[in-house]
Amino acid sequence: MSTKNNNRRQFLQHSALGLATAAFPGLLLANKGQIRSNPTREFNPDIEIEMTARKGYIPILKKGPTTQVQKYYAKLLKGPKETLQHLKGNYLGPILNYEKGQKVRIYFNNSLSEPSIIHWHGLHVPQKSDGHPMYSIPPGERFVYEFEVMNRAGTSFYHSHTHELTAEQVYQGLAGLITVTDEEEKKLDLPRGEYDLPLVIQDRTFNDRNQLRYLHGMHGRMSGFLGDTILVNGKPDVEFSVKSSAYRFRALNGSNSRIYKLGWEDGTPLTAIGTDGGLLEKPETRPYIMLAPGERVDLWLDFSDRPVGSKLVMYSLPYTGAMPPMYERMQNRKGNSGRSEGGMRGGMMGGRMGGMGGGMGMMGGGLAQGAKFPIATFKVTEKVSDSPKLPSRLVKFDRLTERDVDNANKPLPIAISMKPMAPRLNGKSFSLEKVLDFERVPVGSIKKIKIFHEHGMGMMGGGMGGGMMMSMAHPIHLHGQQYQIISRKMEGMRKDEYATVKDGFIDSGWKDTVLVMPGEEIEIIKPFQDFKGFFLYHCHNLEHEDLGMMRQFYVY
Ligand SMILES: [Cu+2]
Repeated sequence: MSTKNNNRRQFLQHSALGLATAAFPGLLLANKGQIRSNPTREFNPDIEIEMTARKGYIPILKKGPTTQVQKYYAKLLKGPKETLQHLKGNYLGPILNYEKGQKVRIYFNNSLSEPSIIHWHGLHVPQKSDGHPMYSIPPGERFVYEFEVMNRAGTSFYHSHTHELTAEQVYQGLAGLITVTDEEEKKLDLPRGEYDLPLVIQDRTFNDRNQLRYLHGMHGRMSGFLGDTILVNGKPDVEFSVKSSAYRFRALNGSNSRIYKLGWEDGTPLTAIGTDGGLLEKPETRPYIMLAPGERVDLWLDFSDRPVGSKLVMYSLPYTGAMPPMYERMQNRKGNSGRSEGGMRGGMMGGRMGGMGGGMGMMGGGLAQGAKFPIATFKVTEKVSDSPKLPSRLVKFDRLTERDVDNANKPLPIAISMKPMAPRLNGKSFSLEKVLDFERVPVGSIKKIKIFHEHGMGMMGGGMGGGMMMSMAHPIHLHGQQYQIISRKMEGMRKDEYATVKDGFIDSGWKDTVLVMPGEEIEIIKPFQDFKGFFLYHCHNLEHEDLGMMRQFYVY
């Protein structure tokens, strides 16, 4: 990253603090001295981890040179040794395995040549440990996180949250999986150990020297980066050797903007036991499951009736309606959905598709949003006699209703809009120093929030020039405590397209990221408990986030 960028980041960091002083004097006092933070004496950690972000060279593709990446390297200084689960020869950071109630201290060292900070996506932690971009540290600096694991058992995600650099840093590799377990989960007979596996799905594009290609240019950023090579747990063409047993696969969409429609090719339904915020009250079985960037779903994959030697392929099944109509029309004209699959089949052998020239950007290389392609193969290689049975009930669930909120008739708005080259929330770009009136929320309150498209759906500008000013799907992520989805209404005209995705949303669990399709209006209930301070909400299409499609609540 250029010096200019470093300067810009440092300016952002310092100006943020300066301006926050004026607007939020009380908060700033609490923040003083925390940018280059030190461990606090009164915090007694059960776990201490030293985590360093730096450049690395990883063999990602099967043939040819290693790939330059940015990677989280970690060392356990204190705590149970299973806390850190290293993935060998992988650009993904180690899996962090926590238990509810553990106190965690993380020393984060930035050994990159640009600013960086880590966000623990899904964990309910104080502002100072949430990886707010105001805490981005320059190269060579250290940041200390301290928090207690308050989450229920489930799967979370950590990644870079460096404003205007998030998309590229995550793309270069700065991400990893978090698991949390608790007493309630331990009482259940769920698949454990070798039967509890990650399924981190990401898309990348490589050049002919095996190096990562990222997009440049505004059009590409407005649609979001779409790679032509699908990686699972950091590798292409993944085949899992499984036993004839039930498995728990912790699926995470760690992609910048690609939305997956997970399903088996033969139409066998998929069963989920958890979503973003952990285990569901009871399992949910669907023909397919939609997974947008930032979302997690814990899948119950049962191979116990499958004979040794059988193979199942998990696909991203075809769908439409996530992109502006003009984008989809152009994809169809190119005949891309058919070609994508053919291309990926070639890719399954060679590790990737041939690049489609300069087709990066709006057209998303060779693999369209909504195209069909294989994600991973599961091959049954061993017969075992014993397998956990899918429980009919999982965990106790406190369901929030309108009776719990203090603003049932006046929901806080999250209005999505796509101005020319400026995806926005509530009509504004990200600002560290300004918070709208309704973005100030008293601590302890529980609020209803309505997420909707400000201009409905369809084309706003008209003609090719205004072609990007069109409604598309946005995964909306709220930091802090998790929320529940209470309603989902489709008001738009693209009903046929919506029919290709609508059965894949699992809205019954705790969530921190929700995919809002064009024409959709979604109501959620979110508690703002325990911690004061700034908590972001933003689009998890990371290109949109970096373009400023991010705001924050100020909890006071
Ligand atoms: Cu977006």
